[in-house]
Amino acid sequence: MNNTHTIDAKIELWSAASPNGWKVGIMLEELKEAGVNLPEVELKIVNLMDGDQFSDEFTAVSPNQKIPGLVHGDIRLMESCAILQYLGEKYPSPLLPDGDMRWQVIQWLTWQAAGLGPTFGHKLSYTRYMEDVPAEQKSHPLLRFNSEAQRLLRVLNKQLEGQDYICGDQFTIADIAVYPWARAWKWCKIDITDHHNVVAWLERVRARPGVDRGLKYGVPSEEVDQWSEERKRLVARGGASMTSIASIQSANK
Ligand SMILES: N[C@@H](CCC(=O)N[C@@H](CS)C(=O)NCC(=O)O)C(=O)O
Repeated sequence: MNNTHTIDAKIELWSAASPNGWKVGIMLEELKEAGVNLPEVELKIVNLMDGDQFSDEFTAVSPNQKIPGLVHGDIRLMESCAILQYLGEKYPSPLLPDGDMRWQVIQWLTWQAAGLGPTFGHKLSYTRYMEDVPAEQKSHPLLRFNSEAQRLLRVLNKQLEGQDYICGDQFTIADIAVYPWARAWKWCKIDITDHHNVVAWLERVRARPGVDRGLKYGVPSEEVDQWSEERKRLVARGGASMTSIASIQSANK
């Protein structure tokens, strides 16, 4: 990867109002909270319902055609957790600590990218979106993803025992990666209420000013914690079209 960009190049964040996008919004705001002097940030909203993710312009940023994407000088990055790590390394702060602690953070960051994020995402798709899939075909994936989500929540709950954040007393990019999916538990219909450490951690993270500002990327302030009925309908319609049988068939041509 070419690393010759000037340090003060503008940051372009290509994103949408969704958990993987909010990770980067929260990161940028938490960096400011940590005292980092960021360059100008331009938020470029990718309208997933209109198919903007498949445009040539966005594909040049994110070959996987999913948000978020980041452009910083010569750097073009996809994958939310790679973007968190990039920003953490580029702008040093306690969000990505040095030494042995860094490996703790990378380990939980990867756990989110490989486990909790996909599991919550698949559970959400089968629960809310796949309108044209018969109920009997959804029943096994729903069982599977719900039980895996509960297993992952038990792991997270144990990790949070006796500490404020995932890697100890310090809020890090591991928390930033996990939080937007974990907070979507009602939308995913994944019950977290038995996982008391997770419930307390969600409240602790939500109370942070940087997190509060980051959640407003692409969402009106009054809808950060409670979407309007109109937004719920729009998101459900967009999700249904992205996960429809027709869309799966056309993607495989
Ligand atoms: N592993 C990726 C997942 C990205 C992802 O699934 N993004 C969703 C929104 S949360 C998306 O762009 N969906 C559009 C589509 O599937 O067409 C990451 O962490 O960045």
